[in-house]
Amino acid sequence: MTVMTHREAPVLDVDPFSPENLLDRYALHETMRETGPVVYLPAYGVYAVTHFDPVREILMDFETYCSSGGVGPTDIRKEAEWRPAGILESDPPTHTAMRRGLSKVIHPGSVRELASAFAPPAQEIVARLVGAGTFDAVTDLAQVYPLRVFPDAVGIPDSGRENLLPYGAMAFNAFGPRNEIYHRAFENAEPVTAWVEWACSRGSLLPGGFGEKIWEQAELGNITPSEASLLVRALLSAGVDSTIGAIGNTILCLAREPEQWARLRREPHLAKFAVDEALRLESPFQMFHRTATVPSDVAGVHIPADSKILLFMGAANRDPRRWGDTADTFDLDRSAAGHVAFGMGLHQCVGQPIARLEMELVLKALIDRAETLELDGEPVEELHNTLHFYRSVPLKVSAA
Ligand code: OVM
Repeated sequence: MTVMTHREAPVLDVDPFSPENLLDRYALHETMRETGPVVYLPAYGVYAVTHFDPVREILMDFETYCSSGGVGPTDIRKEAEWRPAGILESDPPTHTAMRRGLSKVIHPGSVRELASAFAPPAQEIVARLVGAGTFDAVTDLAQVYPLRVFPDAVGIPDSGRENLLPYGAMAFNAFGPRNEIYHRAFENAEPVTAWVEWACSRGSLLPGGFGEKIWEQAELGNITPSEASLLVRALLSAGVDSTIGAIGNTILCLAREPEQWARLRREPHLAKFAVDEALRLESPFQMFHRTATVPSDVAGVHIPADSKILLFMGAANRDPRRWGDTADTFDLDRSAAGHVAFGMGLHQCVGQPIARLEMELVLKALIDRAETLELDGEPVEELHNTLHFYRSVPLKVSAA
């Protein structure tokens, strides 16, 4: 047992989920980081963590900081949630079987096989857009491409795919408070949730996709049928909005930095680094919660048992203590590996090879075809409780 210092967390009277703060998130992150590694937010009764090291430490210690309390602001062990808990909201041993089953289906090898199906649509969409000269990087590309390739890879039934984006908005906004943003996402919740439940069932999934392979894990007895359905649900909820955001944010990073774009075109093998640097600098998944199982001590600050802890991965990924005084700039020469945009430890994103593949293929298509890439108007950020992405990024490009 370690001796605890029991320093109390400084109190900060801010609402990180207000529209003003969401649209100026990096200023708030700096205020929180400068106030301390752990800050108490009375508005929600949670402990906010914004420094890189403690965020990483908490993500790695799944016993002290559990997930079965839910990754939203309510303790789902005490209050019922809007849907049953899945892999994200579970701890070992429940988590172990589900994670193992999913990892048998989605791993670097199985994702590599997707490249031949995923590459042509990226080239085709980008060729058409670059030919037009101006387009919206989000509505014409970042949204169109994942929806073209990902549902087919999972084997999601054709009918009802229009529910994917509304469901993603529900799933990710529910990791924040029950504010106006949340209520807007849940306006039409019932039919959307019903469709997802149907789409995840054994009989609905198209043959040959990840969904069918997840159900084969149930047939082998590695997971239960309800776990299989929850794992398909995880792909549906986590695999669309997040990747759309990641692609749009990456293009925005490069449109803002003409010299970095020119460099990437000269040295296209740097695409992998551009992807990680964009994930670090403009992390799509900005924040979620853990629940303390016992009294603990983070960076010398006391956190009582059963507290909700709000982890700001987006702030950790710009913490100058970890990334130096250029933390706020996009730099292809930086070693961005080790960022926490996909989380870290036991729950680290299973789908990340798919997200990376989609990001790289779009980037490579742009490198092949667009000589210059510049903003053609103001980007419009989406108001969202946990994701950071844009509704619109107007672009002007010249053909290579
Ligand atoms: C889920 C799920 C799993 C992983 C991530 C996630 C929205 C959701 O079970 O629906 O993020």
